[in-house]
Amino acid sequence: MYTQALDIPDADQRARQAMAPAAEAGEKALQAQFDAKIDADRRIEPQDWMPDAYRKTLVRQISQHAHSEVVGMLPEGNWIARAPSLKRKAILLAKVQDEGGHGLYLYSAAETLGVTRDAMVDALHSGKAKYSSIFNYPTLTWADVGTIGWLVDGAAIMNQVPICRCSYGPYARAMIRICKEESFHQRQGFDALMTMMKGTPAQRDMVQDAVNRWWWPVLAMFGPPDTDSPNSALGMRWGIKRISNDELRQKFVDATVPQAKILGVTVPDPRLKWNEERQHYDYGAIDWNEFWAVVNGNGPCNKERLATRVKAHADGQWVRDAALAHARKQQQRSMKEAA
Ligand code: FAQ
Repeated sequence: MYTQALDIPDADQRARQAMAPAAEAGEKALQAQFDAKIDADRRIEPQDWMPDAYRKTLVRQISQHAHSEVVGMLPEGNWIARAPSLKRKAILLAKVQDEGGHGLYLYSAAETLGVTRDAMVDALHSGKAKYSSIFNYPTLTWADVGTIGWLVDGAAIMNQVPICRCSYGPYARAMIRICKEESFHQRQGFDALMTMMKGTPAQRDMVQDAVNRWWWPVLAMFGPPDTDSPNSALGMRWGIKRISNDELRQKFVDATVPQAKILGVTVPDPRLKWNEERQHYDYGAIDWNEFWAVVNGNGPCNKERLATRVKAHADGQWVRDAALAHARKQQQRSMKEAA
């Protein structure tokens, strides 16, 4: 009958239906292999099977991380032409170039997951992708540059050293070199601030003012409290995240307060106090409303940062065109020689 005929699958459908249980069983086996690798703390590599959600989480985190490195060049880049000595200028130039390099390793790591560089850059430029909240704050004086090195790179190291053990091989390997460079960045920042602290009262005030402005945004940079962190549970299960946002924040406070004492600056938190019982510092409340305003595009410099990034990309189009034209010419030449 006509109606029955509608119910009868065609040959292709029949083949697909016959294969469906097999495919399902295959997928289950692959998932079990993946879970076993994660449980055994073995690396997942680009050619390995991985659940879609794992891939998506990695693309999100690695691309956001890459964008942060690239946008992160801007606040300090503002000071390259105004560095107070040739030595400081050379150091800053090298540091800012390192951050650009970190962005490139990370974009490459994300590309191994099947996403294109163009798609990632478009997402940043259209405002769809996030980058770290911290880079939406202004660098008003030279002391801001030292403070970024000391506190922002210090926070970045605290967050990024555990990512060297991330379950995804290309991300973990990229982070090893990045962390080595970040550690030089942190030391140069501390050194620049120490030099200023040994200078005039006006220089010391400048350092204190910069620390007052950066301290709280740096604490927020570790991300929302664990109780409000929707990505943490799976990130931890999959070995992408090894230590939680709050734990890293606490480790940072504990490591940094003694450094502030050596530097001779005050941490702008009246509730900061060593807790003998916890063997950690207690600290005051972070303004999460400000954090979310900045993350959602309404920080002091969001619009300026994005506009500068988009313009730099457009201004660099001729470089990309020239590189492609050169590659095409070389390819044609080698084809001619081979013929
Ligand atoms: N800014 O559920 P969670 C650097 C978002 S590199 C903006 O806790 P997750 C080098 C988060 O994406 C600094 N957004 O998320 C340098 C999520 O939104 P989504 C960057 C933030 O992924 C130094 C939502 O909130 N480092 O500094 C921020 O489990 C000096 C809910 O959060 C990395 O990217 C934030 N601060 O944990 C350069 C490291 N925090 O995506 C120049 C790798 C959270 O669902 C000069 N990333 N959000 O729409 C990570 O470790 C993690 O992704 C976290 C967030 C810890 C950032």
